[in-house]
Amino acid sequence: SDSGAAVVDESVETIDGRHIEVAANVGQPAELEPAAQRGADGVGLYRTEFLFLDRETPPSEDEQYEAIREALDTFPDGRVVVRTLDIGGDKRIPYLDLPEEENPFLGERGIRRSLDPDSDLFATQLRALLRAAADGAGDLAIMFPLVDTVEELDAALEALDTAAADVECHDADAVDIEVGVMIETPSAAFMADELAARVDFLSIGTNDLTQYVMAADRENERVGDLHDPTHPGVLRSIHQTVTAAHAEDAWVGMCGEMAGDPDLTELLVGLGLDELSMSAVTVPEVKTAVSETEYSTASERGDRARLAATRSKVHTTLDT
Ligand code: PYR
Repeated sequence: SDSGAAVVDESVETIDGRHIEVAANVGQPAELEPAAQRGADGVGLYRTEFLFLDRETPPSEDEQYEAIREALDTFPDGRVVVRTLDIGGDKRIPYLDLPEEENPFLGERGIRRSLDPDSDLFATQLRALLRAAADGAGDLAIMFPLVDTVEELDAALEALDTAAADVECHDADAVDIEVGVMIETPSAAFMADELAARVDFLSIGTNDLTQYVMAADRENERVGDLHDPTHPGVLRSIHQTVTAAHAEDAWVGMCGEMAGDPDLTELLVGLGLDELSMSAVTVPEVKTAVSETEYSTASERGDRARLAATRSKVHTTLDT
């Protein structure tokens, strides 16, 4: 579905000069070049699951290195935010032989799985990422999915330090990368200050955040009205995350579907998001929406929206 909006190659700011990074969510190497052509400033979410799917064994460190290099070389002047392997939940990989779980969305997903001490998948992936960062054209950022606790983040950062030490033995190149945490659970939103104090950025995954804040399965139509990120409960969790991160000088992105809805761009700019990442098709529309937004007005409107008592009152504030 091609939108009518013209491609905007330059980075964009609001009418009153607030820069908003507009990036693309990418799940396959074949989507990199089209994202650049749609004017994405970079990649705000590079899902790495494709590397592990449709095969019999995990990808080697070199294969992963090559894939990440390709992404960094496609955006020589941009940032590529790579999410470490995010399996579990509805995403399964047959050869990994993961245990069946009664309740997989409340089970060993995301970083929980990566921190499994019996697996070297995470260490291999981190080494590949660090080597690609040292050699690739664009700027690499690494983010960890489904982090709930400071303990998990500390363990992930320790694994990253170990990988950096390993890589430096081989390459000697110092790697300067940004590190971030996805905010997808209520605990992560409540703990955003502590998490942000330890990293460079937070990225809000609104699909999962909405699902967990509202306790509503996104695939279940019977609770479809609850699975809506414009409920004030979700808006307040977003606001809390942004405020906590900015107090720690961390930037905040959003890479859930909400970020790609141009009707919500003003709200998200108003809530203080620094970066929005979405499927490449909507990048031109969202860039246009940013350039038509006045931050001061948006900020006032964002406050009214999050302080509204009901979703319908939120929508009233957005329409007036
Ligand atoms: C989410 O919104 O949950 C993502 O993982 C993007």
